[in-house]
Amino acid sequence: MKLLRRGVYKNLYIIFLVGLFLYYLHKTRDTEHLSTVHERLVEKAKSALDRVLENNARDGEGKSVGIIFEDSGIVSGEPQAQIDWHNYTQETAERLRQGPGEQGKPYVLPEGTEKRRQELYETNGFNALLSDYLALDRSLTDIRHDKCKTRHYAARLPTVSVVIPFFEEHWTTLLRTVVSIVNRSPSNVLKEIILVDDGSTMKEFLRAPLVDWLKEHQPKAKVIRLPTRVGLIVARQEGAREAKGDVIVVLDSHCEVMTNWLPPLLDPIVQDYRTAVCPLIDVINMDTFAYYPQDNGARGAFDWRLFYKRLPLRQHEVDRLPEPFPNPVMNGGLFAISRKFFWELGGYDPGLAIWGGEQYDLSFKIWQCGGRLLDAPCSRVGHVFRHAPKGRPSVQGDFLSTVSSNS
Ligand SMILES: *[C@@H]1O[C@H](CO)[C@@H](O)[C@H](O)[C@H]1NC(C)=O
Ligand SMILES: [Mn+2]
Repeated sequence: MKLLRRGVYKNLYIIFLVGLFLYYLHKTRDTEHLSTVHERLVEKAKSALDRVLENNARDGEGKSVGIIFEDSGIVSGEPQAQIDWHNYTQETAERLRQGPGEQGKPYVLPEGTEKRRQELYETNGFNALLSDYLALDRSLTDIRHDKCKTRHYAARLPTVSVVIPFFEEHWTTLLRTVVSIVNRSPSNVLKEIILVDDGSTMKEFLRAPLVDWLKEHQPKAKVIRLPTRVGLIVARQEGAREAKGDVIVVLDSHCEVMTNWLPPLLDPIVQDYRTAVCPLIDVINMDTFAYYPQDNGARGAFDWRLFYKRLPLRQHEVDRLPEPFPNPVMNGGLFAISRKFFWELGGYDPGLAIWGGEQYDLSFKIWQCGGRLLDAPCSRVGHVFRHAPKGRPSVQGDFLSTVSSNS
């Protein structure tokens, strides 16, 4: 059954190649260039498939089993006890908190801040000054599906390297991303946070002050610097190269994770290492920093211009919520994948520049090469859907394109 379902998504890969072909035809009308691009894509897909087939142990449901996660020593598909991963100490402390933006509530800046607000809004594309008024470890009200609160997951989970590329990110949004990850992840599972500076030059605080702050307050996080700007995708890949954990979790640099976000992402991967899992993406309002859901799950798709679209869940998927559901195309910006599988797939195509398109590259390789891509509704991560900062192109089709023109 599982394999059959995977077959459906494999067809999408063919459609994708044809779509890309038409897109280039339309874009360049240069048939020579076109056939090179096409050949290169087919070659890449073939070699990824070869790498994956070398490792083909499967159980009756078609899951890839018996693979050892290097760092933790856990074996994929091995029967495991299920436990409650909630950190009730952390949750109780958060419930008592009050103050600006606490519980994910909207905040309004005091009078007299208009000029400074405007300046920071332009350079960041969101209300960065308001972010500075909120605690780095602000609390969030738990908005998960009720059934998530009593769910259990595998007692032994693979270790995680979180990879966060950033470019000219604002100080408090970047730090709040790190702090929320550390506070809301099991400490023995979170191995490291790798911040990848994609050639920022404008903000002094992103240099030595960032490194010093992390050393003092968040020693699990480190910064790697790329000498010049290479774009989001290559930067992500460079971060993934540094990762030592069993699972790579990719996040954006202005996010906040919700309570117990990690175990639902990891549980499907420990069952079958050829798995990528996405969280539900919530909205952190760019003006008020209020935290709220966009919806409770949708499937990823695309139109013929390769703009990302979201389609409603089918009834049987709705009925099974918050059970994870298969997703044809990931959103792109936030996901977990086993490190081994990511590199078997050859990572991203390094020819992808800046951002956009990578969600198709990776999603179709996952389905085409015997893997699966799931959305886990019990894992929620908030993202600041922002405008394009001043001086940077405003383009439709960003990886989080449910709201147009954001990044
Ligand atoms: C649970 O949360 C508390 C308070 O934030 C923290 O000190 C502790 O390390 C956490 N426990 C685990 C297992 O991560
Ligand atoms: Mn973003």
